[in-house]
Amino acid sequence: DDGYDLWLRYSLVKDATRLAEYRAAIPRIVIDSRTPTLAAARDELGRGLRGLLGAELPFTPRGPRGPYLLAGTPSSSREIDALELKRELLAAGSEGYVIRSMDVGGRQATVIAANTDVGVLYGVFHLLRHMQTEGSLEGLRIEEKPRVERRILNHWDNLDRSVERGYAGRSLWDWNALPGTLDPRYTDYARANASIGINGTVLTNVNANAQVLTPAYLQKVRALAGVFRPYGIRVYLTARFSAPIEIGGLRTADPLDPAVRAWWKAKTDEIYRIIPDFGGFLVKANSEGQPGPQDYRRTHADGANMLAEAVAPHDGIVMWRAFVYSPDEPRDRTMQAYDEFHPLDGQFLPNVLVQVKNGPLDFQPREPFHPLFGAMPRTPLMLELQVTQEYLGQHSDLVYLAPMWQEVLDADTYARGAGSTVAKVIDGSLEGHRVTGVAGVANTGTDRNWTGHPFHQANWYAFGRMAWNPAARSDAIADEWIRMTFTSDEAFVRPVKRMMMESREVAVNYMTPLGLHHIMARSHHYGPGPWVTGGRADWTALYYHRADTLGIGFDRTAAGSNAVGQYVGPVRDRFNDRATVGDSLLLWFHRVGWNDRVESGRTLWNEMVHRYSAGVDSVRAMRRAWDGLAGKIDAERHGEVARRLATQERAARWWRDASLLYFQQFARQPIPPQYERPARPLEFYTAHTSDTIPEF
Ligand code: BDP
Repeated sequence: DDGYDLWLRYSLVKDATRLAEYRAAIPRIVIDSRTPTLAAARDELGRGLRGLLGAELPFTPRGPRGPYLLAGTPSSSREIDALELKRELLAAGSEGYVIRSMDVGGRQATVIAANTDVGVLYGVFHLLRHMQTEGSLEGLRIEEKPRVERRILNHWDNLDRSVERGYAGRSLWDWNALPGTLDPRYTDYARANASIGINGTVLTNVNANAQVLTPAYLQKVRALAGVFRPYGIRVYLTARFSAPIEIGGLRTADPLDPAVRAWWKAKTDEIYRIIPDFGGFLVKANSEGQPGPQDYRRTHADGANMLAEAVAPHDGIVMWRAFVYSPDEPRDRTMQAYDEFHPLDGQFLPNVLVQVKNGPLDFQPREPFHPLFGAMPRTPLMLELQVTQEYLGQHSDLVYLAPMWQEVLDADTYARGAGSTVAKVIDGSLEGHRVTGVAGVANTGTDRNWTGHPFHQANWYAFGRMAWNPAARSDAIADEWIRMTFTSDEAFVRPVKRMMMESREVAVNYMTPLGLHHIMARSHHYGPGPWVTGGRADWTALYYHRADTLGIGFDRTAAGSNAVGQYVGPVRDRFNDRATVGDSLLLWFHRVGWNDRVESGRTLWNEMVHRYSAGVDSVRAMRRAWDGLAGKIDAERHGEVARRLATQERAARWWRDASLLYFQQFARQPIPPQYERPARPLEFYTAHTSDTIPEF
């Protein structure tokens, strides 16, 4: 098994009783499939049930008698229209659905009803998931709808098919062959996304290339949009702020210049003529060398609003990223986005979402939640998560990211008193926003199994599930993913779920325990680089850990940079106080002496040794657990994961050895005798700069 089918494997139901129940309940399918989306729903039902039940089911207009599966909308199906589901459908909105086992005209039916075709498609995927995880069809009463309006993948894909921070091959978009050739993968990509409720895709890198806005490329984009449309997926593009100069022949990109505004308006109108349901623009401006409105002494709001005005007549949106920080800025880098954007609250047009990374720095293994959440009540904030594992072990490490995302979504901002979680900011319920969104930086590529590491499929899956429902629980998501992707055998599900649920904390331990951050190797960010210095200060490790013989950590308390001051009272106080901050974010907010005691009662140095060592030991335990599962799944995927776990163990040891040796110079204390010694001296590790694991 090469993993191409992801979680949509639809293998024959193993439990004989369940299989018999399913076969009895669904001997035929009634679905009117006159639209492309309903046709996609029908095809998926056919494919799914063929696999699960091991038989080709007839699609009939309406069988003479006996039970059946009925799917549709009140407008596509008179039978659906006649059902007593009016109230439920009213609540389901434009993407929700109702699934019911019910009596229809004296016959037992499993019903999937929705107001829209895409609602039916989502309902179909839900029912198939329910059956893949071997749930009963008896007494089904499911009512679902997404809590977030825009659930979008951000592809950091370049037009030459390289992928920034991609670890699974090249870009899926074959720009040279488009628009003439449509790779069947595009359809499977759309199916996978629709199955987890993702309804948008930004095709291009935030470090943008204006070429994608030229007529030839727009035809290619149109072709992709055509494949995705039946699956409820809209296409978005990144807008390079200087495009009016680069492809428009203007001399400026000043957002207040009438010619610039006219250019964007005309360009946008052109895009919508070609792609009528185009979603809008994503913009990275005045960040890491990207052009932006500040080049003309204008604000982010000026820039965003110019584009927002252009897309507004077409119902488009602008996603304007808050990931900004400046090399000439003496202030703590983690404070700059807040300082820049907080004063702009209320100045953005209603169709602008400000897209904010989960934490104030940059997708680290652990960060506190971003202080902008809750701090811009008049602006819809979109949460940006990184599904691709730039800072979390890239191609090799098994890290299930959903617990990390849950941590941020559950975090209480206290913006409107206790209970003002990030999830409520994002889903619009806290501040009454209608336009809402979650973005995930994709981890897909041309690797046969889409994500390289077989377990990285789980992060794509979990992203979709949590974007649909930010209150979803990471362990429940892991459970269903394992069952759909591998097997429902409890002897496999239980240990694998445990492994997944612990994996993020394990990675934190061998990479950045105790609130350490940004100590990865320079530029490629794969291995350790706590010694990285020189060049731009805020791109060095020293800037962040500040280790010396007295202690280590970034003082962000009121006495230090006062980054804590960007959080609301109770959160600020908790982070500010050494006694309440907790070890997991200790060195993020505090400078701590090497001999100070931490929560475990150990000294800081001993705790650091303990955590790094525990991280490595845990990876070894994961390997043993996985090896013990050989034979429970296909040898191909089992072997692939085993190989990657072996690499992960070497990476973890590399991290541990290099980091402990480096920090030991300052701590000036031995590694206690019960722990394994580093394999090589510090110089060996500092001399190694490539993104491959050294031979040690
Ligand atoms: C950083 C990545 C860089 C991205 C940047 C961003 O290293 O490649 O361009 O984020 O989000 O984490 O814009």
